Amino acid sequence: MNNLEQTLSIIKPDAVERNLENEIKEMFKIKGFSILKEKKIQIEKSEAEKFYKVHETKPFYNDLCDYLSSGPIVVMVLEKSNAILGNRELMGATNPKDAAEGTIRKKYGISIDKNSVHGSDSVENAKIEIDFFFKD
Ligand code: IDP
Ligand code: MG
Repeated sequence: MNNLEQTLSIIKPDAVERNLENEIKEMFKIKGFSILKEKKIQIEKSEAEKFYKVHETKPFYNDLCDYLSSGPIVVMVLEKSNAILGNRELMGATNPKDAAEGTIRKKYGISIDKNSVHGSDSVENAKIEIDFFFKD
């Protein structure tokens, strides 16, 4: 079945800071993802608040937005058949402690907040998130 999808991936500040950008991109490529667009940026806290608005009632929301805006990130549009689920699988569980062997978060994640990568969780959110960073 060929269900070509695009998803938004972010290499978060903890991973960029440790120079893991190329290793993580390599993991995407090995799994067959094409990186259609990418840019390294640093966002304002107000932009992080918009991006993570779905989590605004959570106790960790403020820290999460501080964190995502704390340093450079790499945002990418990834494409592959069933890219959204495939990326979630390759990323692993939100808490690196629970992430399966071979996943990005298992390999590189430090903690539940410094978990190295973001990935869209649905077709609808992938569109919203890709537009958020790449609408021009
Ligand atoms: P996801 O990144 O696996 O989709 P979400 O539940 O959407 O996980 O949460 C967004 C981000 O918020 C996570 O990647 C993580 O960095 C952070 N986060 C989630 N749950 C917690 C928590 O319980 N404490 C601190 N940070 C959290
Ligand atoms: Mg999420």
